Amino acid sequence: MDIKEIKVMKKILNINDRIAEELRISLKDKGIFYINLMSSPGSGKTTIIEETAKKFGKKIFVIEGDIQTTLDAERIAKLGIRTYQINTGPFGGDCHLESGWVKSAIEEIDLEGIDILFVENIGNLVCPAEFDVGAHINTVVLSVTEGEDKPLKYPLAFRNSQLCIISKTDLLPYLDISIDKIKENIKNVNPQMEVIELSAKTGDGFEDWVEYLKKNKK
Ligand SMILES: Nc1nc2c(ncn2[C@@H]2O[C@H](COP(=O)(O)OP(=O)(O)O)[C@@H](O)[C@H]2O)c(=O)[nH]1
Ligand SMILES: [Mg+2]
Repeated sequence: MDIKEIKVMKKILNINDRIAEELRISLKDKGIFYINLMSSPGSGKTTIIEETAKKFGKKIFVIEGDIQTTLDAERIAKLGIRTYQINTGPFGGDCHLESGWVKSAIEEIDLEGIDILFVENIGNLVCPAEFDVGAHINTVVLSVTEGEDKPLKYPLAFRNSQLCIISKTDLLPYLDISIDKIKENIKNVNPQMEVIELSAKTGDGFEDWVEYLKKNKK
């Protein structure tokens, strides 16, 4: 009997990847720049979005991902910014967002007049990196308090992102940590990574982030 060997060389897109690709294209067609923020809990994602909202006003929309609570969405809504909270808790407590859930959220919201869509992914450096949510830019936020070694320990989040924000730089004087070593470790994992250093608290470096957004949302 003849046995034919069939080699599958191409990754067959699973449903998540297919929906992610559709989202990426449809939001680009609508002229909306879509950013997925990933990080450990507490690295400053919501604070960065809050400060960004103060610069861009009602032109941004924020989809918040959390296992429980609407606390982050409440922080964003307080600034008059439109927001949508996804909670995974009632559905098994997944530690990441999937493209289908973002798509369902987008189907419910009016994106008229929106230039930038943020997804604040669920806080951890592992699972969110495994699921493409269709963003134009994946951004990993790493606060200086987390240590120099995190890019090496959680490489997927850094490999699957195009931008790394090193946050809370105002705390550097109080820490025994080298920002050059953090950057070296980021580049070792992802040589192409763009890096922005900022403090959302003092505003240092924040203009680089605002410039980055202005440049990319065109
Ligand atoms: N010192 C300092 N604290 C910050 C900065 N950004 C955020 N924080 C604080 O870090 C904590 C967690 O921030 P949050 O934005 O909720 O983090 P998230 O869990 O990643 O969304 C809060 O107490 C913030 O006030 C910063 O640039 N400098
Ligand atoms: Mg948050």
